[in-house]
Amino acid sequence: MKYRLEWAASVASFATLAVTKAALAEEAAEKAGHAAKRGDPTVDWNHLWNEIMVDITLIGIVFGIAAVWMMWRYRARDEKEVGSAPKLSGAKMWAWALIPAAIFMADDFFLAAKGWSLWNTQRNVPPGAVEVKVNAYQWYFEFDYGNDLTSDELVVPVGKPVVLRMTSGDVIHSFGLTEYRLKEDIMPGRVTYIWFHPKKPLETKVVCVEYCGNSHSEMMATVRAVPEEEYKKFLQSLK
Ligand SMILES: [Cu+2]
Repeated sequence: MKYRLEWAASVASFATLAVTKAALAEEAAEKAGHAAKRGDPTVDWNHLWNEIMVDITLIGIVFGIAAVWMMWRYRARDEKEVGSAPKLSGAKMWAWALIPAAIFMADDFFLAAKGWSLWNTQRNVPPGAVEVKVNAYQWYFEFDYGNDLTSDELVVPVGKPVVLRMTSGDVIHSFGLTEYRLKEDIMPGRVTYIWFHPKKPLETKVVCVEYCGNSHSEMMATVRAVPEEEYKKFLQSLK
C-alpha cells in the first residue's frame, strides 16, 4: 500500500512522457510536411536536430521534477532516521527494470532510425545535380568546375542541387560546411561525395574539420550561392 502511490505516479509520468512525445513528433512532422519537402540534407538535418532537442528537453524536465519530488518525499525527518528500502516482489523488480528500459530503447531506436533515413538522403544525389570536384591539399581547397576551370572559391547556383566529388592530394582532410549542415571526409586515393541544395543567395565558409597538420586551422575557403546568371558569369571569369 505504502508504495502503491509512488508506483502509480511513476507509471503516470512515463505514460505522459510517451504520449506527449508522440503528439509533438506528429505535429512537427505535419509542420515539416507543409514547410519543406523531405529529402534535403540541410532541411532533414535541422528537423532531426529539433526533434532530438525536444526529446531530451522533455526527458530532462520529467526526470528533474521526479528527482526533486523524491528528494522532498524521502527526506530524513530527523538526524537519526534510517531509511528502509522497499521490498519489491520479483515481478515488480523486473517491471521496474524492463519497462523504463523498453521505453528508452524504443526512443533511441526511433531516433536512430531517423538518423539512418537522413543518411539515405545524404547518399541519394538527385539526378541533374551540378557537379563540382573538390581537391584538398595541405592547406587549401581547390574547386574544379570541369573544362579546366578551377578556383579557390566554391560558387554554386541557387535553386539547384549541387554534388561535390572530393579527393585529397596528400593527407586526410574533411569538408565542413556548417551553414548547410555538411561534413564529409576527404581522403587520398578515394573519392567521397556530399550534396546540398542552396535555396537562397548566401556567402559562407567551408573549413577543414579534420586535423591535417600545421596550418589546419587556416584551411578554409569562401562558399557563395548565387543566382544562375551570376554563376554563369563566374564560370566565364575563370576562362
Ligand atoms: Cu585539412
